[in-house]
Amino acid sequence: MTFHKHHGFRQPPWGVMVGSILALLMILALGCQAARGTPTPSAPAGEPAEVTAQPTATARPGTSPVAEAAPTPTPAPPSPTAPPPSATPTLPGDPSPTPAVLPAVRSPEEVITPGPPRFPFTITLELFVSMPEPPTYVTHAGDGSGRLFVVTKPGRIWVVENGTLRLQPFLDISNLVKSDAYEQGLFSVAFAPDYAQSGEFYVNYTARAGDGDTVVARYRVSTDPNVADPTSAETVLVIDQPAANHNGGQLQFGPDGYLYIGTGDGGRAGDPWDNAENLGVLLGKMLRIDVKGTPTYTVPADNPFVGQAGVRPEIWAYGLRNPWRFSFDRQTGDLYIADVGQGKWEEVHVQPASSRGGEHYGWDTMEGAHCFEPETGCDMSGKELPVVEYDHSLGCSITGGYVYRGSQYPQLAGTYFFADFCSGRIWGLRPENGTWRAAELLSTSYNIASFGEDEAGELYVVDLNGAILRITSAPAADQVYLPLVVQAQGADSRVAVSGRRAGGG
Ligand SMILES: [Ca+2]
Ligand SMILES: [Ca+2]
Repeated sequence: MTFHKHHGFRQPPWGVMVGSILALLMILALGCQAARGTPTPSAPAGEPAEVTAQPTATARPGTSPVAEAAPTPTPAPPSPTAPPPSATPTLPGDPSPTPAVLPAVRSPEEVITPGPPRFPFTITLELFVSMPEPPTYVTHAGDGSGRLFVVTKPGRIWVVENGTLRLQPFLDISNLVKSDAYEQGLFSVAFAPDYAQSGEFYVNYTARAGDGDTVVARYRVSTDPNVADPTSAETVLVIDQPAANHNGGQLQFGPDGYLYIGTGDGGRAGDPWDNAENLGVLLGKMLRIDVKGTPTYTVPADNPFVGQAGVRPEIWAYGLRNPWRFSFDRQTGDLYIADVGQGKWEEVHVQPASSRGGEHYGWDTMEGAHCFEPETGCDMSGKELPVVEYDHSLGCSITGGYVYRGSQYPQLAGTYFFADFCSGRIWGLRPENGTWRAAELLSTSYNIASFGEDEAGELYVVDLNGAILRITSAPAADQVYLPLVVQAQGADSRVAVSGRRAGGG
């Protein structure tokens, strides 16, 4: 309990806690500053925009105790490795009466008719637990214990039981985890579907060994259910990382029992190695492997590229830039992938549960629903379009969440939550009459690194500055969220909808 003595964060004096938070914020702010001046700018899941407008940055209601001190995004200088300017750049202070383009919403095959999304609820965030170090992820073990497990960037997993943070980490592998860069660290944990029996769980981190290479490793719990056995480590998969950014990092077990791994394109900007479209490498992909009953893994026989020469059979889908967060709808099995954009478009792809894999999600021929390489006239054939996208006037790095399937707030059922790390905005995405509707639900000052589910399906928001917040909701039968902008995207005609709450600020 020396850790307790030194840190005393269970019920810290406010002075200590505020001091810690300020220190953390200074570190984070310095990290941001440093990142802006480098050719490989970094945020936990993306980079600052090459041209970024943050028109609402000073107008946020901000309920966080750290809201006022949160890093204020400023226009970033053009990155030496950023793509060439678009023909239709997003300009700060653009006098156009049409507000920011966004969430673009479409049905699977055709342009939809826009209308005001009617989401029958409002949401709020309430502080659930404060963390002593930057949290990156929260989830549950599926073992009936009701505990939450919080992953932190330096390389620890913490147990929250009955709303209280336990003082001893569940797992501490900070000696193995390289978290020097903004996008490095311990990113997620996934408990095996049979965790209650096997005690097995999996972690994804960038390692000191290999100078930041991705490691997926298996661990087991000890005889103490709140402490893992650090000596149980088995390395499942190592992926060479050519740069410090775009490391992916999410692990999820699918409804099929296989382990899905999101990998980034390897980093820098514009996928200079063209990894995402190269089926011979594991970068820029969604991987699907079978980790049951083997020290490492096997490839499921029905993976889409099994048996093809020169192709890695672990690949389930490709054309991803940095799918920092993805999740399965626990009711339908649909897969929601939030892919962090380059300089202009943040996007969500939805893969139906019936998919057999093999999808090309666009990058880096496309960024969102738009040509990227080449900038115009790219070949969009055979590539999946996002169901929703937003431009960098509304943020700079998407953070995917979950479809709400809890029981406490029935009005949220079926709503997929996602957010932007830089702007703190939270959006909802819902199927409606055979198409999709998206709208902004809440504007916050948090640096939202992740969402998470507890065992009952209630949802949480992870603020990298140290807060785990619980999503709460009130029914509001006629709550209308205004889609303010409808505009065609050139030849690639698509409806773009910008969500600002009706009657809100
Ligand atoms: Ca490229
Ligand atoms: Ca895409």
